[in-house]
Amino acid sequence: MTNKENFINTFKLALRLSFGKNLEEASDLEKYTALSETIMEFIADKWKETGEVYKDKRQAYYFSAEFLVGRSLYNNLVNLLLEEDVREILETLNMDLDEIADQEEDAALGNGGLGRLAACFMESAATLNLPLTGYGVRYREGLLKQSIVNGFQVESGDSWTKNGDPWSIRKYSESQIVEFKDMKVRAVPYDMPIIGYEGKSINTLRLWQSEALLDFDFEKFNNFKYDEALVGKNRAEDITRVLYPNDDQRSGKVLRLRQQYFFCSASIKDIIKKHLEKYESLDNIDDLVRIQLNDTHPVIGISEFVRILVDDYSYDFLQALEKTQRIFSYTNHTILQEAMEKWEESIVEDTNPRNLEIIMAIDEVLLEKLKDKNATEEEIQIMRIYKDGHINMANLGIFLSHTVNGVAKLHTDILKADVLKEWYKYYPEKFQNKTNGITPRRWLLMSNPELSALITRLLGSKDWVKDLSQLKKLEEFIDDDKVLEELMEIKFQKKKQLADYIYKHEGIKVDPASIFDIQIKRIHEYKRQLMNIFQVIYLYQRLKENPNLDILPRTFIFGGKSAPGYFRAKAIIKLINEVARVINNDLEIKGKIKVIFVENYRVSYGEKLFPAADISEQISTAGKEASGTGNMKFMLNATPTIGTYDGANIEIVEEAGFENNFIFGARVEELREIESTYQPMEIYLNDYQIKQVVDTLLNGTFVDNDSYMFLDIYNGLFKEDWSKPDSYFILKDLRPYIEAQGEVDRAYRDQRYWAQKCLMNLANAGKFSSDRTIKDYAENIWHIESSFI
Ligand code: 26W
Repeated sequence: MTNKENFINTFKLALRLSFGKNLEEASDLEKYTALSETIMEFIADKWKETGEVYKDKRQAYYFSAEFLVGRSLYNNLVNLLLEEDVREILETLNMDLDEIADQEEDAALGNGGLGRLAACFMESAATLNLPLTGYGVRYREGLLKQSIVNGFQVESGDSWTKNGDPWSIRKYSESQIVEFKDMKVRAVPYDMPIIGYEGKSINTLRLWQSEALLDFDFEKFNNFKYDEALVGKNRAEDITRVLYPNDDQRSGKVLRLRQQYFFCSASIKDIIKKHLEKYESLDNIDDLVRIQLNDTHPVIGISEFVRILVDDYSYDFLQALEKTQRIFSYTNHTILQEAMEKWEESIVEDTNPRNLEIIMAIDEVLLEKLKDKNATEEEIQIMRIYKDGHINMANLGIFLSHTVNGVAKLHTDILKADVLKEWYKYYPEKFQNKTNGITPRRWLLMSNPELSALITRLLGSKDWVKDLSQLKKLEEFIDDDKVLEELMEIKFQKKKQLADYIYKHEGIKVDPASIFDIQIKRIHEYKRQLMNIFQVIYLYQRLKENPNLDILPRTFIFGGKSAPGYFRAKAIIKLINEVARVINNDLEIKGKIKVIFVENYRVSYGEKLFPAADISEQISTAGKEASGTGNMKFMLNATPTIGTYDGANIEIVEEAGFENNFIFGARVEELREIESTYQPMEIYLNDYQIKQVVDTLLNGTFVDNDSYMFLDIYNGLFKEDWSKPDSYFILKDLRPYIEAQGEVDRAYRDQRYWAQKCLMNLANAGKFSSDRTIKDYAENIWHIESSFI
């Protein structure tokens, strides 16, 4: 850093201005805030400059209801190459950077993969100096906080800004007005800097907060109606009050569509305003603007854009549709039917009636086009936007987008061959694949400095941070005993660090010499945490039969949140915790296996878990996990995968070698074939050990405190009245899974052989950098170019 003294002065000034304190008086939390403010001041000019550079060129905008940013301080220091300097400066002031950074609340403005992907994409675009701006919602309450009470998930609120939010700048003067059928609100933007690696470009994530036009009704107040005086304010603020905590489950709630419309309308008005500051009309807007829709959540932006062109700028309807289609593109993130957004007509009408009219008119145009293409009546019914009183958001998104993409090869293939096959038949040119990625800055450089240092030393440079394909050169060391040992030594170090953290936060001692087997992700039936815990129960039963059974000690670590209304997912959490209680307290098995459910899994916890894993659990039912990105985070931290042939797992093992991972279970084609005839009861009756496992749900081995949760799990396997029994094929894949786990045990015994697998995974993780993904979007969907500032 050029001027340390300056830095210290700014820091002290921030403490004084924000808290009226000097260094000696300030708490760690206050120091965190002041330090963040100092960084904001440090980047201010560069941030402004980046915006200027982008002004004349085509720009892309990422519309997403979720950005799961996590913490910013440490990541920003790393990307600005300031970490070491700041650490030293703080030391001279008797402060510890890690303790201060640990004060930061996660900005949990997302549920899971889709939201975290958006955050990784923003960082990659900034690193590549690409003009990409994020638009979303500034929820006052982020994703629910989870605590585990007596084994049950208990939710509480997450008011992440209660101690302030030093990483956002409120730009009141750039507010927009958003009109609903029954009210008008003010959308106030909060800008967060997205700092590219090496700090050349600083892009913007603009999140909108809803506020009342009039905060307070004085007339009512003066008439002693104190509560009523605040009604308008509360109603307006309700729109962005809370993030919906459902992942993959449609809620159909009025407020959710209002949130979607709110941020899309504000963002489009913002884009148009900026355009008109430079150009006379919107005639060339379709040359200069590209908008990526992150799933169907922002698809209402399409009709809003058409509405504005037609109503406010007098464009002819068909011309407006053409312009719209040149601008928008849509990404699908899931094939689960229950996640496909379809809005009741009345909800759309209550949100903004003019948008409903526009959507109906768009549907008419679609109908004509499909008839021209000689689509059959049946095909038309599937592709229509309006059907049975509902608006199908995916169909609206696909029709008025120039490009539609899936998020991994298999996923895109399934879209083409199955879920969207009618669309693919008539519009094949729209379809592209963009396999997901993750940012190597947060998920390796920052969270695993030990491994990063080894890589840099072995490769002789730090270039890999910006060009992850360089990791391939690590294959040279595949027979280098010293390197292999060092790799395992680092893994052990990360495991010790995690063990300390788990002891501090969960109160359980784990042995860092045991195999760390980790499954961390949202709790969902298709992700099959249930199959994992079944396998643990199986092992436990083998150990009870024979306490001297020769297995390597293993620690099974789980983490993840359930949607509050998802009873069965909550039942699975309860089961994992009960199994943990029984096993961890059973002295007979001599601590050979342990089960840990980490509370409140989130981005910042992930940063500690991914580097410490020996084996990565990616065991979704084939065809159900669109891509997965946690799988990539483990791989990048030199961890082999035990997993199904699903999502990006396929591409991971294509890159790293099947022989270096543990792939098991039925594939999509097989499941499709047996789907209608599958009888889980047959497996249960024919495989005694599987029966023994399943029976623990009902025979009192594990107790659910009369919640009927374990009965519900049991019923899901055998007698489901609303769908097929065991629809995620848990019993079908359980035996192959148990065998694959046996192979893991055998492979781990030869540490050199194991280290080679770890190294091969690391060396072949290059493809999964989100830099690669974002370049592909930039070149093949948005057609935007990077600036070199
Ligand atoms: C309407 C409720 C709702 C909420 C969230 C429906 C669907 C979602 C998301 C689409 C769920 C999601 O996060 N999907 C995940 O997206 C990741 C990034 O592409 C993929 O890696 C995951 O496989 C996919 O489940």
